[in-house]
Amino acid sequence: FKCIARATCSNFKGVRMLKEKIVALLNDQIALEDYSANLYLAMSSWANSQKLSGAAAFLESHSDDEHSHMRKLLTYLNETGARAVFSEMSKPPCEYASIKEAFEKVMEHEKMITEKINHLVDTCLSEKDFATFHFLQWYVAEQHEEEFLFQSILDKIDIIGTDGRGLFMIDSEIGKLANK
Ligand code: OFO
Repeated sequence: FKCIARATCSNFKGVRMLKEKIVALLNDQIALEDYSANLYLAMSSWANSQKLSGAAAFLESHSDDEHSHMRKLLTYLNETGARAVFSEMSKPPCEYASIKEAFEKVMEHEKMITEKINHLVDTCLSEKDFATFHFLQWYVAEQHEEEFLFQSILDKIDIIGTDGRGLFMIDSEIGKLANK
């Protein structure tokens, strides 16, 4: 996995420098968003193999969203003259027992991401980095939206069920949530 982004400090005279602790946490978050993009792409590929075209389209579009979350962090680091460093990424899981299990894993993953964002926000407050605190509010709102979205998918799976035509209906409903 290659390092694709480097920002030097020389052109950033007068720009507010971030504390090392904050840069390290933002870089950790870049790695997590990047992993999320891969996780959802791998899950989309699994859904395709199960002929779940709606879920596959939704997960692929969600992978694009995660990639944009990563890019946003990258831009922010670059704007402050800090360096974005990309680390090795672990392989995402590729097999799921059912659509329900796949979305339960999504929910688990997003809850972990919410905790990481909360920790970042908390650290910004204790370090009095109010600009990064403000920047991160977008992620706080995004995590709320995502947890709500994935919980609503899990609720639909429970209400409709996945036996017989239920699975077809669930897949169609999930497909409607894909970014057009
Ligand atoms: Fe799944 O959300 Fe990024 O941050």
